[in-house]
Amino acid sequence: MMNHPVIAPLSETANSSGQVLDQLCVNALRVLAMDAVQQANSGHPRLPLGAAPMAYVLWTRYLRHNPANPSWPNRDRFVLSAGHGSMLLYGLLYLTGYDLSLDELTRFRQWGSRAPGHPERGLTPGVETTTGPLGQGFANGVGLAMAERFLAAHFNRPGYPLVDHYTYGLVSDGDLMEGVSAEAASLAGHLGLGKLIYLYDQNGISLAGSTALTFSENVMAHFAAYGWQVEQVEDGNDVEALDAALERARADETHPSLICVRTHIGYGSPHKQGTFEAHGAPLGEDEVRLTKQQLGWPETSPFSVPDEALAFFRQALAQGAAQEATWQQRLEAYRADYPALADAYERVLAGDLPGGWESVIPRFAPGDGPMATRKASGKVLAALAPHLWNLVGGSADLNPSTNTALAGRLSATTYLPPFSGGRTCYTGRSRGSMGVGRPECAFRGARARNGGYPEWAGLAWGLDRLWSYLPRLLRLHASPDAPGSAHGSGR
Ligand SMILES: Cc1ncc(C[n+]2csc(CCOP(=O)(O)OP(=O)(O)O)c2C)c(N)n1
Repeated sequence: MMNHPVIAPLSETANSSGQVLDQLCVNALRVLAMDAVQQANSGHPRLPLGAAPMAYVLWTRYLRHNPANPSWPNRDRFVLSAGHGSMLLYGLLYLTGYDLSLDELTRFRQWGSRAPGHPERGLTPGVETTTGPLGQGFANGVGLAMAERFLAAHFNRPGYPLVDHYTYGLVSDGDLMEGVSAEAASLAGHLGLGKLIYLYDQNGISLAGSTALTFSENVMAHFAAYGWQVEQVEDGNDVEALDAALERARADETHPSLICVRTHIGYGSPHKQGTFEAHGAPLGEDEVRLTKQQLGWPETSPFSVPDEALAFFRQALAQGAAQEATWQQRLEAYRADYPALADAYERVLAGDLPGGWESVIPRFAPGDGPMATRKASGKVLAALAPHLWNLVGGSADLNPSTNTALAGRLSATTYLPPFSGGRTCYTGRSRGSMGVGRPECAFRGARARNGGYPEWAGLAWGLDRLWSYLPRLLRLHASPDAPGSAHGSGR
């Protein structure tokens, strides 16, 4: 840490001490990203340079989290869908006080470091989901928001909003070009997932050139048509405009929100700002020095963070502890009024299944005669449904062909707003998003499953890589003899 008096503000308008502190904190994020990528001689420094202000506003003004306890169940989720900009996330985690030291940042992208090239869930405290394949973080966030609505419907009671967190994400041009994002966005709009809010780093540059070469769709109109609330922030450095847009997004409880933020990739870099060249490369020693000058950053050793900036970010520790304590008190009061529900809530978070649940699974013997696997799957699901209330899922417009709607007492309920605990989810033809969104449900307490045809597994193969990182997942998809997969043998 350095003892750092207030530096010259970058913006002419930064005339109050609050604005100067904002600039200092935003630039601390930028500088950490530049220094880490430079030290590693590998990585993507330029997304963090452009997107730092939106991340700063979200993380210091809105995100409800406790860096000392990354598993607090009701924390807001943050998904960096553009995982190649990982240093932005690691900077936020370090600065707000997660168990990720500055030393780890100096070893960014090195063997054994907890700051790998792309964020990995389970490796780095505070990383909610593994990202890197563009578009998949987008869809994962939809899964997280779906899980939140499901658990809220099941557990919340008047005066006890036990489950009421937001899911935020940062998405890029590349993310929105991916088909899986379109599927997931359509589903999120249809379901009215009002607690899902994405910031779109709209810098008009992707890996191989300007988006003018490839991507001219009217994203705002597109998302409005999906049923999203859309906002445009013209200047990605305008923290107050970002703040106002987030406020409006949060106020809309029935539509997911996309905040399109115009930014400059590589902001502050005299020779690289706004260019696509050297996409995944360090800026170079000279350019880092020039960029720091441009940002008004003093010549200091790499990884220097001003005391004021660190202290400001670290307020998250006290705030987060207080927020979690308030929630714990709520949980205790809830336990007094609803002991059985409180018990069920804790069991589901722990991943417990009711004792003997396997015993209800029907057995099929060769002597029973031939049976289509989809039929057998339907019987298994029907048997499990009354015992596993949190078995959520469905098919991509295939039930009744694949028997994936839950039969039995609870079958009539559909996962649709206003959410009341329905667990048969109709994903339409959103096969990719069904695959990506589903595992997120799984580690959030809901047990997820989907049904499809084996050929469709190809639509989800890329996702398997991602799933392999995710714990506590009942992998029922693309496995011909697993309940819930409903792969057709008798078509
Ligand atoms: C599915 C997928 N295809 C390709 C890539 C390789 N890749 C990494 S970043 C990137 C594009 C970067 O453009 P954008 O998402 O707009 O990010 P920015 O240029 O703003 O950093 C690509 C194609 C990837 N990560 N995922």
